[in-house]
Amino acid sequence: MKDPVFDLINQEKTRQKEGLELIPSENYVSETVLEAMGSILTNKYSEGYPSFQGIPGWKESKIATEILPNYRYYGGQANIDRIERLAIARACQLFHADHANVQPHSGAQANTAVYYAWLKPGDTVLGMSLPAGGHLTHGAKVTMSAKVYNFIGYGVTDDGDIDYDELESLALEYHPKIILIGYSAFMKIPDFDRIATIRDRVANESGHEVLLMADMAHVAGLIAGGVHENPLDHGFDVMTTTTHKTLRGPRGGLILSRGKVTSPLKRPEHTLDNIPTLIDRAVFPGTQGGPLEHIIAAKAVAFGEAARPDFQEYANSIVNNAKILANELIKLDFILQGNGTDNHLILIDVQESFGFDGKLYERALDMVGLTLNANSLPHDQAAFRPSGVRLGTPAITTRGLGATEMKQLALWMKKVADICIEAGSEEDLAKFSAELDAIHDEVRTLALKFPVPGV
Ligand code: DSN
Repeated sequence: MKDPVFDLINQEKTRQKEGLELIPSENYVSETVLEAMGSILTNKYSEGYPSFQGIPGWKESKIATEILPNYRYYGGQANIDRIERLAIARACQLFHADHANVQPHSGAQANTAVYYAWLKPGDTVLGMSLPAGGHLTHGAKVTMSAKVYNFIGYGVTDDGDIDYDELESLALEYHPKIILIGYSAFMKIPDFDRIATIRDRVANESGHEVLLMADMAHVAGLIAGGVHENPLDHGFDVMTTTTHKTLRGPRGGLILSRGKVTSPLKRPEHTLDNIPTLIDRAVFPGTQGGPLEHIIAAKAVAFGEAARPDFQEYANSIVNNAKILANELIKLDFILQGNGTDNHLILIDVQESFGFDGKLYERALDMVGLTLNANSLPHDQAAFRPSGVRLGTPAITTRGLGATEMKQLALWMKKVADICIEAGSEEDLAKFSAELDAIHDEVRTLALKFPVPGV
């Protein structure tokens, strides 16, 4: 008898097929990415790194693969080394990096490794605060990052942009060792040049090197597709990302850096120039054990896909769809943080728009097959019942939805908002089940016209 887990997987397939995924950090991978993830590479241990990775002039050859030394702690690495080197080379090319570490299991692991590579406990990091749109791993109180390091948070202005004046004055006051730009709820394109200038001032005043780090997990696919600035082209030393959001690869992490790559067996001097090797040592053995080579293979496949011209079109369509959806929502009286979007993400102030909270709206939209998440807004006091919801277009754009469907989506969202106004609470949504079911039928009919890859 087949394990009942597979029944549940099939039920999830139906949910994905029949609903529309609006969570901005989710996407649908290609069948080839799925194939690599589900491959026999999961059988292999390969702690360490492939031989001579990143050394200029490196060429794949039998001698190189089988005779030259690698930095692994297990035998049988001939194929694994080639796969990991391919993933590294593709990532470097895609993001204009000198080095890529493709082993982090997640974005949180990638960020932790960068902190571990560059900081001592107690060192100061300047990052966007969680309520302003920053990520948990950027010093949120409940996380290890805040317990080990001294995070100072900058915020956003009323129009939703980074408060650069505040960032600059905090940087000059606290002289952080890392200035970190990154977020999971922010709709503008950061001014990377301005931040690089602030870093230079801090370095000059403090006399210590300051690592400029960008956590681009949300927008990595937009960068790869050429519709978003790349921080590595603007003086940043390190970019971390997940590989599964707009980048549309397997669930995992990635660290890209500028600098010199040397043998990971020897600890190099603690300088910005050596950051690639400091990071390699911080990932393994610093914070992780065996890499997931089936995932690394899937990352290589996804980086190959992201280098193709059709991915540029995809990235462009993500942003177009987001802008159309944002405009349609505004026409229907939705109030948006930042009054719109320049990327893939939209943040609605539900409380201010309609007088109920984000959790009620998330629940009601779930009941019609539209999935998004309740999200705090910068003015929220507590994250438990946030005033907003966060949504985005990466997944629906993968399925091929366009301008007509964005307009339809906005209309459904308004109908559901009207039901929430009448219901007033999650418990009372049940009284409107007929209306909600009718919308769900329409959503299902539309969703089934746009297949999910691999389902
Ligand atoms: N959980 C991710 C997001 O939804 O933005 C960030 O890690």
